[in-house]
Amino acid sequence: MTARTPLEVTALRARGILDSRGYPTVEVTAVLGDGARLVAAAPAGASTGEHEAVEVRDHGPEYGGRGVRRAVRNVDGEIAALVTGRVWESIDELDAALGALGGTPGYSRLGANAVVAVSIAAARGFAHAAGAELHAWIAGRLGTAERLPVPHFNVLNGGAHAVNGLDFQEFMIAPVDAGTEEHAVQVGAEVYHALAAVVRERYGTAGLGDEGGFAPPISDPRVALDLLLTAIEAAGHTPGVDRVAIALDPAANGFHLGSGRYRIDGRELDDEGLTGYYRDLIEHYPIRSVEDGFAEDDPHGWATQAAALLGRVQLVGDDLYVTDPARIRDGAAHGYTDAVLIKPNQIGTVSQTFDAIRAAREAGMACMVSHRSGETADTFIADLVVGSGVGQLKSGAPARGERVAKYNRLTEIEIDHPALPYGLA
Ligand code: 2PG
Ligand code: MG
Repeated sequence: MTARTPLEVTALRARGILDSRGYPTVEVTAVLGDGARLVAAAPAGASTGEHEAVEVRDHGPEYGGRGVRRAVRNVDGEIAALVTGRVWESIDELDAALGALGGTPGYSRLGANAVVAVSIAAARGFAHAAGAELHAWIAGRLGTAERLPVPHFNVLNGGAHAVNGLDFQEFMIAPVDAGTEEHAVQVGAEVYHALAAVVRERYGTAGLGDEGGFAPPISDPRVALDLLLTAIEAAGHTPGVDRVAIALDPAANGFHLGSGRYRIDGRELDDEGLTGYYRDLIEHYPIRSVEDGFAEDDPHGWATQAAALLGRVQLVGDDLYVTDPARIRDGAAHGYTDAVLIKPNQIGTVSQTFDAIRAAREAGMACMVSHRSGETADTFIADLVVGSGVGQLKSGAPARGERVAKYNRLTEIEIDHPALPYGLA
C-alpha cells in the first residue's frame, strides 16, 4: 500500500454548494484519466483562530457577503491550469505547487476554501490511482498503524455555535470503553436521545446549535455537566473517564476579555482563577479532555494551566496551534498541552495536515481529528483519523446528516476491516 503511484488529473472544476449553516462553500471535482471523478468539499469554522489559513469570500451582495464565486473561479482558472498540466508524483509535490501558485501566506489570494478542497480531491485521486482505500493510503503516507477512534459527540452547544448564554462552546461525550465503533455510535445516540428528553422536560425546548447538540437556555457550565451525567445514566450507561467520559471545548477566545481576564457566567476570572475553575470541574466530573481552555494570545494562561493540570486531563490546543506544524513545535517546547486538534482547512492542504500530525507525534503529543462547525457531507476526516491512527475524533452530535456522515463512514470502515482496534491510541 505504500508504493507511490503518480496522479494525472484531466479536468478540475469547482462549484458553490451549501454548507450545514446554509452558506456557500467550495466543492471540487477532479476527473482522472480513467474517468474516475473524485469530489471534495471545504468545511467552514465560526470560532476561527487568528492564525488560520484564509478563506476567500466575495464580500458582495449575495449570501450576506459570504459567496464563494471568486474562490470557485480560482479553481476553475489558475488552479485547474496548474493541476491538469502535468503528472504529479506525490501529494506533497502537488500541495507545494499550490502553495507556490498562491504566493501569499495562508492562501489568502487563492482561498484556503479552494485549496483544501483541491488538495483533498487530489488525495482521493492518489488513493484511487494506487488502488487503495483512502484511510489505507493515508496510513501508508504517514507510516502509521490504523485505528478506529473514540468519537467525541458534541451534545450541548454554546459559545459561537448557539444563542444561549452558555460561554463554553462544546460539551462532548466520549464512549471510551465501547469496544467497537458501532457500539460507540450506539452509546452516543442513546445518550443524545436521553438528553433530548431531559432538556425538553426541563426547558420546554430541544433547540439545536450549529453542531447538532442541544442549546437549552442555561449559562452555568456545571448545569450543563449535570445534564450530561443525568442523560448518560438515563440511557443506561456509566459516566467515567474510562467509560462514557466527558470532553470540553470551552473555546476560551470567545469569553476572553483581554489581558488574561475571562468571564464565565457573569464571573470574572484571571489565569489562576480560570485554572482553578477547570481543576474544580475535573475533580467533580469525569472529564478526560479540555480544548482551548485559554485564549490563543494568552501564553501565561496556557503555562498556568499546564503547570496545574497537565497529566490530570488531556489538554488540547485548537485555535492555539491552528494545525500549523511550527506552532505545534513551539507549543511543545513551552509544554502548553499534550494534545493537538487537527483540522485540514486550518492549515490548507492535506500534506501540511500530515506534517502537523508528524510534528505532534515527534513531540509525543496526542491528536484529535476535527470537523468544523460549518460542514458538508464530505467524510475525509473519518478516513484521516483511521489512517493516522490517532484514536480521537470529534464530529459533532450523533444527529444531522453532515455530522453522522463521518460516524457512518467509521462504522463502514469497521465492517470492511473488523480486525482494526478501537479506542484511544
Ligand atoms: C472548534 C470548532 C469545531 P469552529 O472550535 O473546535 O468544533 O469550531 O469550526 O467553529 O471553529
Ligand atoms: Mg475548538
